[in-house]
Amino acid sequence: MKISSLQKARAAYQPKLPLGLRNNVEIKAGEPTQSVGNQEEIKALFPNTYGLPLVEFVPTEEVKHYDTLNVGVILSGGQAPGGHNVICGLLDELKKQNPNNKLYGFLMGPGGLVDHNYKELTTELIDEYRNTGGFDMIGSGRTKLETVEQFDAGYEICKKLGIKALVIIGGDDSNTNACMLAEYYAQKQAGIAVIGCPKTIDGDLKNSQIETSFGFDTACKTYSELIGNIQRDANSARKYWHFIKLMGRSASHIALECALQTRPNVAIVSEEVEAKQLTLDHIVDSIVDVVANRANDGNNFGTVLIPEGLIEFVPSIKSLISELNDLLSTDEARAISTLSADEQLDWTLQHVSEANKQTLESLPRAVAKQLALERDPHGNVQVSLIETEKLLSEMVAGKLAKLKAAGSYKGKFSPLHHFFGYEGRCAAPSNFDADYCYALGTSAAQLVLNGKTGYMAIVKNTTAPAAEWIAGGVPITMMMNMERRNGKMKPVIKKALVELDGAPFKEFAKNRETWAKETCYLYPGPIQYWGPTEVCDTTTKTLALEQQ
Ligand code: FBP
Repeated sequence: MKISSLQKARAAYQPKLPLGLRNNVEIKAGEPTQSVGNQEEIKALFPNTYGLPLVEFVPTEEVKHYDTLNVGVILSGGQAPGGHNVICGLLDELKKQNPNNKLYGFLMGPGGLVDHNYKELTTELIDEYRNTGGFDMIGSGRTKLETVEQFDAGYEICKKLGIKALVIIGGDDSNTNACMLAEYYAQKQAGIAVIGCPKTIDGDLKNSQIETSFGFDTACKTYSELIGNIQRDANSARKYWHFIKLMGRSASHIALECALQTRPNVAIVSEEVEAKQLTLDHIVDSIVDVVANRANDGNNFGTVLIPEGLIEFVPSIKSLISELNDLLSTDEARAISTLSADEQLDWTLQHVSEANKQTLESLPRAVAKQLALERDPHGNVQVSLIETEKLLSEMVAGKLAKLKAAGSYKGKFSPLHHFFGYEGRCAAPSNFDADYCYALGTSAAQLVLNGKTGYMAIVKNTTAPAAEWIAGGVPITMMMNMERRNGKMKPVIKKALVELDGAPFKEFAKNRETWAKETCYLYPGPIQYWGPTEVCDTTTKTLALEQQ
């Protein structure tokens, strides 16, 4: 493989490991756990993996000997910086504990397990991918592992390859499925453990045990660099309003973090929109106010950050999506999924309730079509395909034109549109993500070596220097509750949305009026890999504020 000189130098970077994972390790087990909600239902659904204790790895003098072990690894869902380092940490630790251990990578996501597509991952192979972004070492996919046929197909290939444990690196949906697989294999006494690992740039897989999901740090820093560059351009040319949509399917963690890093003139937080029951009109009015006020000061330029999932949080649209989710899971709807998008929308309009029909009809047809189309395999609206940035700027332009006609606005409004999502998902991991992921992979290996199943690898105390991080495992059932998905109540890991009484949002709310009026942009610049630790090893502002 041809690599750039930066990649070459970066490949030599040795991720920092917590002291607890550097040498011989033993397990300290805590008290039995409970799920975050619906305890009785979750317990009944997961009789073999419910209630397990939290575990922590602590150093020991005792030298451990482990039998030879074959392990499988799967990358699941959207790419997130650092995934390769999880695999490197996993294989390095497996080989360190017994050089005969083997690691198999299933190709293109969970589908590789079901379809028996795999390759052995050797140290020589993974060396090319150390500290790189992307998931291209083995590829990723969104196949949802949920049927007994899929679980049995996985069992067959594990038996053939002598695999005794699977590590599934994924977000909340993938880890929910990892837990179902762990339970199924435990109940079947298949002798295959399943361990999860918290991945997603969205930052919404976090709770009392998971401080952050990997990839959030690098993705936010990458988007913030780009936003900073745009703000500097805006402040130089002074003629454009930039409407920037940011990835992060549901929760607004990415938009909020980027706002804290760059101080834009406007940043919308979907969770606030929902809590205050705001309509699209309210949101547009608040942007119009900022644009008009800045125009009064002679500033016909600015930046607006828009979270990708905004549309789903506007209460009337949320109610519409909830009805559509149920409607789209019916056989009748499945039967028309081969029709054109226009025909599917017309069919949908005939089948929704009157109130939701009005909402659907009030939206631009392109947006309405996206909402009425099929969901991704996990039942989510594909919000990354909805051009909210254009929708909002067109509505703002319409209102400003009316104000101009009435003589109360004299500025100029030239909007430009951006969507930052895929640009950040495969960026080379920051030092934080490189270290965090390597430690997560090492923890996953230790969970596997110690015979654990139904756990997710975790690393805590992440705002301290890496040497002081605390590694261990959390039972996946502990993070579950029952939620409605595709028309049915299902056990799922609870998604973490932005908390309006949390420190990151409060910090933003305290400053946003000043940021709206004045031009006090921050320009964070590119991620740095070498240099002073306060430049290279900082965490996100979200993590720092949450853990302070
Ligand atoms: P995961 O939840 O699988 O980590 O994916 C997150 C994400 O990047 C979202 O931010 C985005 O909405 C979605 O994936 C895009 O999906 P796709 O990669 O299928 O276009």
